[in-house]
Amino acid sequence: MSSAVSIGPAHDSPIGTTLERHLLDRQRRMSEATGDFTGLFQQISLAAKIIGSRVSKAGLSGILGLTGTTNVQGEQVQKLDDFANNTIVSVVEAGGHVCVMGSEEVEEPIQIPSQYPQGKYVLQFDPLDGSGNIDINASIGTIFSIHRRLTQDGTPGTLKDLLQPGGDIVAAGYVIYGSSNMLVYSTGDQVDGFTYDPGVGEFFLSHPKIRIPKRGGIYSINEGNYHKWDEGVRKWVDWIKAPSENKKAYSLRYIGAMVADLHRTLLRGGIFVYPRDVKNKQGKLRLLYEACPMAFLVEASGGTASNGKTRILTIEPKELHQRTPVFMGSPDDVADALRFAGS
Ligand code: AFP
Repeated sequence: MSSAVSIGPAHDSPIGTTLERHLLDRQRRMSEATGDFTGLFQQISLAAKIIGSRVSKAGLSGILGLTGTTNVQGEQVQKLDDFANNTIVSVVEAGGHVCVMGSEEVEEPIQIPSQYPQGKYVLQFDPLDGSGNIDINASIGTIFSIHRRLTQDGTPGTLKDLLQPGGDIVAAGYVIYGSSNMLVYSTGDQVDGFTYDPGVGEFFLSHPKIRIPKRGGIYSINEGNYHKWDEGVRKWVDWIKAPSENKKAYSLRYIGAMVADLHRTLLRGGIFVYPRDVKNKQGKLRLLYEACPMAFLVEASGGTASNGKTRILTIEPKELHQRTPVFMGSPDDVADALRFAGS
């Protein structure tokens, strides 16, 4: 899907560039494109609009709070997580573009019901990342990635289609539900951000060709876990917040929703880290639908994404809900962190 040609309209439009126009423009420049990818993306954008609308009304419509059930990660599932998951599944399954899906909220691969066509793409998603923020009106988001299927066309997709490395991602993105809602995506060549205009009901290109600064001034990590980290991570945090002759002390910002913390990191620079610790020995964040899509975006914007040892995009997944440590952000900041904490 990636191309050396920069994507975007040939000339300025008086009404701005909608996400749909951006996608169609891409499709026209790719002679082999069938419209499948554009169709899938339009469904993702529809799901994002529905979820965003419900998120903005959450306090009014009585869907805040816990359902009382637990998800496959052993966490309590909130009603909005269920809603977001069901919305994506039901919008995408009937579209004929995917053959299987993987979701943070569902233990097994999500099959496409037999009455619908089995498509050529594979969709993985975290329907509502940062759900701990729902009840306090702080930003939350949806993260997704798209791969091509590995199994035979026309047949139901399998776990094999889901267990693909991030390096084989065709497109990835996130939607942030915040002071405004934004959809940010990449097909590997550039990263573009679209802001939702609720009056019109469309995402408009607002942040074309996002490039992460080479170095930032913010570090983002749950420092309450300091005593649980490896010594290298503790030394790096001690170093980064201390002023020295060569550098100012970095500021700490941590929202507790990966989408929100990485959105800031992409736009402002700096580093986001969730290392392994004594409780989460493999890290906390999920490889396939959190770390890989975000690593794909960070790298496409000029940044670095590592698990402490290797590029996240080169990890061969073994399980659907696998976890990984993450060190992501501005290349110089990640290089500094890995000097202390890389293993
Ligand atoms: P939830 O979606 O369960 O709220 O988890 C959010 C998350 O996976 C990620 O978005 C955050 O960066 C991280 O967990 C926060 O974890 P801590 O609360 O342990 O800092």
